Amino acid sequence: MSLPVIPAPAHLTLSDNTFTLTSSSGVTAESPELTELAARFVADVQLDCGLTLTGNTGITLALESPQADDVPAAAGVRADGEPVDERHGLEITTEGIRIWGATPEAVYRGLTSLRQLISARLQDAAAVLPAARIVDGPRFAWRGLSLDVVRTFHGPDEVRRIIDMLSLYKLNVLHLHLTDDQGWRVEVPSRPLLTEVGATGAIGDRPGGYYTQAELAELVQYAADRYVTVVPEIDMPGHTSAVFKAYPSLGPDEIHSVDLGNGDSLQLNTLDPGRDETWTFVEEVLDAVIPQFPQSAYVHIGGDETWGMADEDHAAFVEKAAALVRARGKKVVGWQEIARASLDAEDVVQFWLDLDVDSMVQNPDLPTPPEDLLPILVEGLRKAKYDAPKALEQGTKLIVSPVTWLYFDRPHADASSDPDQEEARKHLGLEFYGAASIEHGVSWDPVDSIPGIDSADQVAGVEAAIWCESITTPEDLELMLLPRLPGAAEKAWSRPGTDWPTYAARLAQQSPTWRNRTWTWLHSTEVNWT
Ligand code: TNX
Repeated sequence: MSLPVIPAPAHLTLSDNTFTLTSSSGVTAESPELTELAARFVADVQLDCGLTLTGNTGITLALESPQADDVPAAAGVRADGEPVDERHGLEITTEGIRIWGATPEAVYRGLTSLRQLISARLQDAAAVLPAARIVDGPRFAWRGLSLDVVRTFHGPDEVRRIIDMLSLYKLNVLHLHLTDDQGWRVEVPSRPLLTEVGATGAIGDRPGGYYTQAELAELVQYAADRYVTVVPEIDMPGHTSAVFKAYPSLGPDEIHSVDLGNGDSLQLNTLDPGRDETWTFVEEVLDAVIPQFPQSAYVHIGGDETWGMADEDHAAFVEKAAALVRARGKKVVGWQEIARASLDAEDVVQFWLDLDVDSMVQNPDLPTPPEDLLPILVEGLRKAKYDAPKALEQGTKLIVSPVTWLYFDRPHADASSDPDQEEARKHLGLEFYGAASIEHGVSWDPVDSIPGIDSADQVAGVEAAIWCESITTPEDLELMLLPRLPGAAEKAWSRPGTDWPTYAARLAQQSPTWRNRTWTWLHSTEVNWT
């Protein structure tokens, strides 16, 4: 027996009794610290399913130890650096509903399960809920989505919609990829040209843009109110062409790029760790960006794909940039290539490259990159095999973000039941990754399926990634995120062993909420949507 809740709870018992929630029901918070959550819940239920809760009975919230000894504490690290316990209890009896946890965040997670239940069961302005007892808590502490806001700029309204999706599935990190070759999306007051010049572009002729400090403050608060921490990424020393466009003196004498033939190009230019000017710049950027993300205990320094840069230069850059982050009281996270440098055990390495480049090159079904690029790519990618072992040897933990399982810019393999969507989705995703189905997205495990990882203690967390080379509109972005995102949440929160038919049934019951929220999702023919 299961309930239409994603991620699957750790412990669930059901009975034949029911409790009926109607618009005259409501929430009582037993502690003042929970009053705000109660109000947020009422607002969310309204948006999820249209039910307006006007009373104050039926649902009770309490700050009390969850007695969840049989749910192990989460593995990994928290992006906000706080030792918050998210374990909670949720009980539905014929008398009413009670949710309890040791922290407001734990209670919020329980309320989130309840939101899903209500939305799935609402009929004729009443939700008949099965009597049940849930004791739950996450498997991993860092559960996120990395969002590329550079290749296509997604404005604050769209980012808020994504934050709503994350929190509905108990994901707690929004990693914003704020800088890349095609644009710079965050204000650095001492370097006005980063936004005046660097922000103007995106891929091809897509509009550029950036978040003002006021907009970011609002976004970060919007996320914090939903227990999502926004982690900023400043990608360096590669992926920095937007910096060189704004401040050419920071760049190489000659810009090297390879045309990819699809309106985009691959940039081979990097910041130079040997120049003082580079470090003045990096310090100014960190000093301006860090205060804009007060909840984040981490700064993501990128470090990926420094094509053609000498290994020693890359390592020197990473080590110095990491030291500057730590000197500002923050911890370091970076793409897996940073493991080639010397790291601290507190740093976190984001593992993404689980592709076997040699077999990709030989696969006739995949497009071949331009000839002058091939050797650079192959050489760079071959080294990737050693990154995870190097990170673990240094005692750092890994954020699990493998292309195979968690890159949402892979094309959808499964068809849509809607012919319009079927046409649209064909252009979405990067062809060379190959397509992936929804079932594929839950048929793996963040420990067992990752070469080199053999215990949950080595995992900092689980993070999906969506890159936007092929994604231009909010609708397309949502179509690639849904229905995949709940699957990533299931992997990050629930214990191993997702059974596809049961999962598909739980997934099917999410669609009423998505419809009410006006989120676009792939009407995948793998699932019998309700
Ligand atoms: C690799 S993943 C990148 C991005 C691209 C992405 C496309 C990573 C750290 N770097 O720059 O957008 O592939 O999936």
